Amino acid sequence: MATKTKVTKTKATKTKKKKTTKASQNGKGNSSHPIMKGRDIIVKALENEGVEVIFGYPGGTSMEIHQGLTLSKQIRMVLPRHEQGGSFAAGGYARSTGKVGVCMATSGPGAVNLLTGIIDAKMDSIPLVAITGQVPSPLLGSDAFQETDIIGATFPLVKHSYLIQNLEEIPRVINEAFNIAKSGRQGPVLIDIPKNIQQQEGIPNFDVKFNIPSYRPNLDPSVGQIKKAVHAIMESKRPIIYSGGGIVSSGASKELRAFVKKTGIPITTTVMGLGSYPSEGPGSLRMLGMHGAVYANIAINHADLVLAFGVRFDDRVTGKLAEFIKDAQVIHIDIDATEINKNIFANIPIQGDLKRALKLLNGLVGAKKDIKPWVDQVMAWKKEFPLEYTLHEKDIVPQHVITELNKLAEKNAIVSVGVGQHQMWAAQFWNFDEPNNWLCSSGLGAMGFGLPAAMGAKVAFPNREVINIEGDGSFLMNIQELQTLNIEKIAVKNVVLNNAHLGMVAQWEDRFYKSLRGHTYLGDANFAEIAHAFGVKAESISKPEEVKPALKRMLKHKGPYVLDVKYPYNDKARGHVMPMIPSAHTYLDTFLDSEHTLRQYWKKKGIEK
Ligand SMILES: Cc1ncc(C[n+]2csc(CCOP(=O)(O)OP(=O)(O)O)c2C)c(N)n1
Repeated sequence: MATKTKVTKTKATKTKKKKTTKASQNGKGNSSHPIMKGRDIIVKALENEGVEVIFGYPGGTSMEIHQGLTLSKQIRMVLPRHEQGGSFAAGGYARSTGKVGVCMATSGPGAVNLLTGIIDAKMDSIPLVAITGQVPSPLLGSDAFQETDIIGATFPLVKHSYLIQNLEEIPRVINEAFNIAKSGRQGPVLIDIPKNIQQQEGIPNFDVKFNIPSYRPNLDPSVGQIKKAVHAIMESKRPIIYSGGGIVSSGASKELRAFVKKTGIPITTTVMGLGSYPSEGPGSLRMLGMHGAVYANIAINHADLVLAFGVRFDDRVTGKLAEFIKDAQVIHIDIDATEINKNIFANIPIQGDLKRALKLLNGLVGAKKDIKPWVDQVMAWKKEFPLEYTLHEKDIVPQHVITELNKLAEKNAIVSVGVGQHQMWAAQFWNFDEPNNWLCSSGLGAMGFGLPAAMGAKVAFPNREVINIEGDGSFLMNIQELQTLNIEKIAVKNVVLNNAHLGMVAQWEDRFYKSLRGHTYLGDANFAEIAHAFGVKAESISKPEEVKPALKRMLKHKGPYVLDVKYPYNDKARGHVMPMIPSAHTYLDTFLDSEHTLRQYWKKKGIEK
């Protein structure tokens, strides 16, 4: 190891021999603890936060903590084969459990490899604690071997970060990090710990109480605003619910369902909100946005009242902002006040926790019997513009693979995806029943997310089915995690929708660049052979009749599995994710098929908008 470690002696190290010295005798609080090494204090503090698993990759400045972790009876260590895999796995664990996910890396290259997972957690408001080893504090700022200013590098990407300066603050900082990650608008917190502090000895005080005066997220919505919302809801004639990841984060899915049942208002969800309401539930309009259902996009743009619950009016949903829901009043409820009025003006802004807000609303709203004509109209659109695909005689159709898998899988299976066409097809055709079962890098859209995120969820739920549906490009980005699946016996089922292309980019090339391929051809890879090399059972298929039996074999197998599904990348006529609203356009510009827009279709029918 090239790093020279200089251990600074603290008062505590000098009193080393008195193993049972009371902390209070040293003026350090009331709890009684023996002298401990910094690394063991870190482990104990993590145990105190209820940590069950850490996805950590060691190196010179973090191996001390790994040594401490070998002694923990509570914490399972999973060694990802790349730190990015570890950061996504921690995200997958957090998304599926609702608890804080933890990843760890050494300084410099290890820490930097965590960045994508950290940003993913920030964009999708996922609770994550990332721990990084750092060069010994006397070397900080000297460009020491593997020194990277990870606090500086992650400054705009985290909810909060800490550089631990002395051993005494370890229990408080770890407690704060977990509390910050999972309170208010959830997100990632980084803790950078110099190696000398991991090696020092001292008397810890674990008697910490979370109290940061400048950080008190308000959870309680204003009752006055809730009453205004109730009035607007009861007055409205064409209301719609637009539900997002905030419902999932706040655990408000039950309250949302009660609200829909009570009022009878139709509901559409964002990609982050999938599962917050059953895809096939009464009044469900499935997903809206660029590749959302045509009827969801038509409905929201004809509404007189939009109930925006835990959403952020992302551009993939709104398209051309100035035209989006321009005739509707908006009730926007969000835990984060900065989201309200960010993209769209809210007539009734409500800051607070969605679960609390919905509980209040449920106590005050009544059945909306007067919206029957509106609901009938919305359901007629749903019939007129179904999400569908065409089977092919010779080739496997990816949407069909997803539909068949959905039928064969357990009802509460957890589904993970990469980024691209396969991701959107899974969002369109999988039927979600419960929240936290959908692992999707939504805001960041990070390829390489699917396999490690599924790994994190499977560690959390070893007895549930966890299925990763990934494109070949996305799968290649963290394919090394197949080894983790094999060695750690993590039985994730992987379906690689292998079209030998970066399909989604090729789709845009077809549509906007006359099909000129700008480095979007990957070439065929035999993922079954690759999986075998990692010791993972696998097979490749390419014929439509092979789909169902192969899916059954995969699900029946006890261990991890890779099903390589080869299908040709196809052009506009049948290879594209449809429908599609080109970015910065309106719902009227939706391509219903490869050539025709909604505007043209309606014009033919004499409907002018
Ligand atoms: C890390 C990363 N690099 C690049 C992109 C841009 N990108 C978005 S989709 C896509 C193609 C994905 O291909 P594949 O995983 O094979 O899925 P497909 O679209 O073919 O289903 C690319 C390159 C991205 N989202 N993430």
